[in-house]
Amino acid sequence: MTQEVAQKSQRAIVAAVQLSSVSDPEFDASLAELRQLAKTLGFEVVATFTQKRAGFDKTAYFGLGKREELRLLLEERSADVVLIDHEISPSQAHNLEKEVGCEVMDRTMVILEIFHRHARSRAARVQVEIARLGYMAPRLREAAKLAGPQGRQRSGVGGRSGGESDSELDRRKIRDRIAELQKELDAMVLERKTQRARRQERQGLARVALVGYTNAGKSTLMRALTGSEVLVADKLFATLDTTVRALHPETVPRVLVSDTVGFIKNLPHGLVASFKSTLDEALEASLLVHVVDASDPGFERQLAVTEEVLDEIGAKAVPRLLVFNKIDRAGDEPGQREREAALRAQFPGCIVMSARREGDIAKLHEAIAAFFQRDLIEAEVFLPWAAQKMRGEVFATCEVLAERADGEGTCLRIRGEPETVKHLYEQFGRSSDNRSGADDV
Ligand SMILES: Nc1nc2c(ncn2[C@@H]2O[C@H](COP(=O)(O)OP(=O)(O)OP(=O)(O)O)[C@@H](O)[C@H]2O)c(=O)[nH]1
Ligand SMILES: [Mg+2]
Repeated sequence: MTQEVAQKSQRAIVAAVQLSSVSDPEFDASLAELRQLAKTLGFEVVATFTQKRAGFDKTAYFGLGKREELRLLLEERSADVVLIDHEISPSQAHNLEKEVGCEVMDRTMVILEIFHRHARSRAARVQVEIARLGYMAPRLREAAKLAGPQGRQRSGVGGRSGGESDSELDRRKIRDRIAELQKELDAMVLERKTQRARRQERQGLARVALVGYTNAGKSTLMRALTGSEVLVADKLFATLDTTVRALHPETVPRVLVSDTVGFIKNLPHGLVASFKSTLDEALEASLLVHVVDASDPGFERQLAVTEEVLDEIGAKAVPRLLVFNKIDRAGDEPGQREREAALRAQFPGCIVMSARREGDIAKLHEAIAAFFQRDLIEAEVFLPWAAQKMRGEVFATCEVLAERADGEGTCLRIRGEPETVKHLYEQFGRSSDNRSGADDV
């Protein structure tokens, strides 16, 4: 079905009503983003069509005269789909389709379609499917109502394969399917929780999650920080699954980094709800690295949207490290320096960087490590010769700063979490000669 769209509907017109409350730059940024979303879906955008209006037309989104204008433009440009930069009602979509004579997709549908295509894992697929069914249910009802008692066949990308009549996909069936998928998702979430608990038991609790607007560079930073091969693409919503890898070079404590799904303006509510479980894993992190594209003139809007979604999913209280990425793209060198200074002044404590510069990656690595090392303490433990087989444990859980051997064993100067140091003391006792920094353990 998705293949069908890519082949059949290559030429798209991006269209929107500009409400009086929306400023020109805001309106333009949103349209530019919809064009980018369209590109991600494989459409060629052949025109942009707009109208200023106090409100959306109740019947068909655009006013009467504008609908005729749009029909002519579609003909002239041989376009076969209209992408609307708002979520519109099922009847508005239906009426507009009838009048302009081609398929109409709203912003929500475009985003759902991208998620649908990019979903790889079973969990991501199930989450997208739940959101798509939730979006489709009222639309199918509307179509059935308009088609009359016989029902009708309607092709298109609305998430339904051909050949099914509306009566077959009625409300109850969709509800049952959502319930079934939700059950499957709940089971996966539970399984993940168990795995996570086990992992945390083994590896401690140092976790950081990369969050932010889509295309900000989260996966690029994930790669650079962990040496892993996660997918990086100049596409919106390239990443749908949370991946977890250790910070590399390794630190004490060992820090696990999660890469997460990106956010966007007007992220469909169904998606926020269904991706909450994926994000939960990341949100159990002790630190959120909020990645923002510093080269985007609308970065403040991106930043605000991300903060809103984070609030919505209950992550308000998790500490943040604000990272402005892609500074290399923010104009020429003096321009970049100027932008950097302005960002530092406006957001104290932020990091301004480029994922393309090794030195910047090292600085970010250091800042993350430092966050988790704030509470570390230095101490000395004494390992008698008889207990040398425990050396591995000490080296795995602490940073060993110095080592000194005498007739009875080795004295290790270490830096580690208070809990770990306490545990070592309980097993081996303190070093007899130097206890500085460890007295409060
Ligand atoms: N010039 C420049 N490009 C960058 C930088 N960081 C990332 N990119 C590019 O930006 C694009 C998006 O990067 P990703 O890492 O896939 O972005 P993401 O935040 O993971 O995006 P989603 O998974 O879609 O949410 C890719 O083409 C990267 O190569 C940077 O610092 N400078
Ligand atoms: Mg990504």
